[in-house]
Amino acid sequence: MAKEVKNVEYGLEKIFEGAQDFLPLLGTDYVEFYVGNAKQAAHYYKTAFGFQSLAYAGLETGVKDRASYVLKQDKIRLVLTTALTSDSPIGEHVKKHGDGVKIVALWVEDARSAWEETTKRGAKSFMEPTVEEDEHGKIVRAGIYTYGETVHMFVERKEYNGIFLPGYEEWTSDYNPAPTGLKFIDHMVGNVGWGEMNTWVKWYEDVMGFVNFLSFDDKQIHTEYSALMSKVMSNGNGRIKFPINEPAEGKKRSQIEEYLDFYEGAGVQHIAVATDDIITTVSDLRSRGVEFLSTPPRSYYEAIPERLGEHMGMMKEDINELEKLGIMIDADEEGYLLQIFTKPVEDRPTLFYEIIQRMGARGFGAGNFKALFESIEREQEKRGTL
Ligand code: TYF
Ligand code: FE
Repeated sequence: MAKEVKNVEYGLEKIFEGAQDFLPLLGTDYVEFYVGNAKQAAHYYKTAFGFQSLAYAGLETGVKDRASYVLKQDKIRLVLTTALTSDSPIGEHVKKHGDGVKIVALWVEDARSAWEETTKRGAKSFMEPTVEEDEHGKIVRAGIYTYGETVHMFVERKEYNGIFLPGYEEWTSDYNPAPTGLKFIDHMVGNVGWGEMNTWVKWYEDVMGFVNFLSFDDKQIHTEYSALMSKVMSNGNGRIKFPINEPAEGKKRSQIEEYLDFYEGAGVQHIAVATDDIITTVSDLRSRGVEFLSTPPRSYYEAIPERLGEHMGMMKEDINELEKLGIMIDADEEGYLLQIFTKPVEDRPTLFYEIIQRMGARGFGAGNFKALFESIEREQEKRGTL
């Protein structure tokens, strides 16, 4: 496991020893979904999650084959894209996978170099370095495939001051529901096939220069019925964190296997978004109709003081309030964290969201895994997929 160091390079603080410097990443740029009906999906993200209208591309802006809606909340940008014709690769993607994440875009200083350094190390190209220009300046983008049909797009925007990307128009709307306190993407998790986790761990190490800084095996991540394994990959400055899951053998069907069956392959399983007031954010999301997994049992909340031990003293939240909202809590050496998971946001049991508030902790809530997976299994039971 990677040891931490302090080091300043590329103007970025390097916190993981062993991480390579050939791909400096400034942050997540945007996440693009391919969906069956982008207009309606955009309405859902505005109404339910409090995203704001930002930009639009489609027939009205001279784009003939697709419509894309760009939404923003604090540092998070989502793009919802749909096909306008039956022969579109976007439509093919939706036909196979249902609605899902196609592009995890990463903000870089130099997109051409990012593409060259990663393809040289074995990445399969999705899009060669491409310059896009309009009256607001110049963007360079280039893309590579990661697991499944998912893509990492490198976005260089140092010579651009437009609203999003060339080809997009500002989207102003009379319908602007209030934000819900979502701040930035904390991590994005990929599900990969049986026995493929280590292949992708190595891919992130070799191709992207990432390090594996946390691992959970099936002995740690299991319930009475099912199991999975997970390794967390991070870039050098720790801003980008990609856990990778694979199913493991259990008495019944692992939730990872359920995902792979319904997504018909590897893909993004959950997007964790940070808030600095999870009680307000979750109350708000619930009132807007966002559905969360069932609340852990009474015994889970009764065990919190014992589980948190010395961290109990620094905890500001009221346990009864957390229980009322179904929020879970876990601690590690550095602090504690609060988290909760939505049900899948599509009819296929595939992508879901995590809302997370970190109070010093840098882990992923391992102490909650059992309660969480039992909640997921209650949903699988209802679907007949356990
Ligand atoms: O990202 C994580 O590791 C936590 C826990 O199927 C988790 O959010 C892990 C696996 C999973 C769901 C949540
Ligand atoms: Fe997570």
